[in-house]
Amino acid sequence: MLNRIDLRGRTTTPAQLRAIVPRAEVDVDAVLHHVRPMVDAIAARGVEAALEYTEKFDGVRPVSVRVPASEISSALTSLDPAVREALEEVIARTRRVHADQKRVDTTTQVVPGGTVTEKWVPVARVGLYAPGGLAVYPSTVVMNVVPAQIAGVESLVVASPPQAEFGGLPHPTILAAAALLGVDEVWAVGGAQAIALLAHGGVDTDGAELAPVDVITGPGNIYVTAAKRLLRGLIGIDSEAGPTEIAILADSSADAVHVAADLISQAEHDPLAASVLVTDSDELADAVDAELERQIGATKHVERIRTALSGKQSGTVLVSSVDEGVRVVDAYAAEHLEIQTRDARVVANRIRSAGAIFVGAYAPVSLGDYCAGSNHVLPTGGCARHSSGLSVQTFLRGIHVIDYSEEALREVADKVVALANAEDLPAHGQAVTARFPR
Ligand code: HSO
Ligand code: ZN
Repeated sequence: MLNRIDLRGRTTTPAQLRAIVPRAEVDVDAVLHHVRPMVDAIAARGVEAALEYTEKFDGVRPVSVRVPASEISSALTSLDPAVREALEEVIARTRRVHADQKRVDTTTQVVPGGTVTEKWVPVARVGLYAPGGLAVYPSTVVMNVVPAQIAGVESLVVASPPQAEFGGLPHPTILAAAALLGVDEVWAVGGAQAIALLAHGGVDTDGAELAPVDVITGPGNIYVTAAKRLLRGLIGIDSEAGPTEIAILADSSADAVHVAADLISQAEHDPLAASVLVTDSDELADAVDAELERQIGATKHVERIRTALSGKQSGTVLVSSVDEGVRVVDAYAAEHLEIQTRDARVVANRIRSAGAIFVGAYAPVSLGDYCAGSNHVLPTGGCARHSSGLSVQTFLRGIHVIDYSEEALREVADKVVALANAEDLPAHGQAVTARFPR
């Protein structure tokens, strides 16, 4: 089922490893020319233009784009109690973990009378995009809203596509999740048009105002990603989300049943999802292959999973040792990395690049997707080499506050002048010396 790549006996640099372990290619640039006119139209004509695209792409025209408060609360009333209880648990655990991410302001006394404070300030208004269609993930609403709320963001809006089968409202579990989180502003708009409308703002058919946001987070399809790429700068965004990835570093102590189940779990998201096993054990590789065949038949989304697992972005990489495996998974920088080896904690400690690391036999990625308390919005496509997942920090800005007394400035004046002259910017120096006329 999985393609095999045998790395044993080959010496490779991290760059070569990155090329050898394949991943899905998503060409966002290729759809920019589709999305740019949409963004421009919505910048110029707001809600009216967004509604035209909604009719065209979602096949439905909501009466008003702003979802009435009564619809949000009734979605919660109708929510399956077991799902409600689970969502409440997720919210509580996610809040606990993210509460510990709060930043404290730090003040450094550089010299007597001269201090620099780093002050953490939340962005004022955030838009969270929750996709509809194939992917209706109330858990993702939680993962985006919780860190923004803990950061202290005052104004938060959720956008999600209207669904014809729900009378032009977003999916009810999305509305219910918003209600549980205390989010009362939800707009029924999806796709690239949602991103453009959140960024530019607009006025609803009944006069309700959608104020433009400062930051947009949340996953979406390639058009959503293209719109985020085009609007980045006007707004801040989280990282661009690509198809989900799981890498598992396992040795002969791993249980093939668990490894196969975990590889399947992320393949379930998307035919382009990547499931990669890195192991020094031929026996485990064979056993996982057999398990995949056995387990896939019993899953619901057989076709999607089979396509993802047999795609060129998925495979088994055979290595000569766990050490070599560490080099491989570090170079790959997976969105999710599971360590299923002897001394899993020790091995996990050595990993430098991954969106999130799942340690040992009892920390499957599905736990992190829902109930671990960790965030599941994570860097894909190798971006874990330079970026982190969504966190409280995503919604904060660190502002340096410079406070120097006359004496403290006088003491360093000649150094400012020397550097200003060295850069041929003498007016910079004069801005200091003007304060100390001889
Ligand atoms: N594994 C996905 C998140 C998710 N899974 C949501 C289930 N629902 C990307 O990290
Ligand atoms: Zn998942």
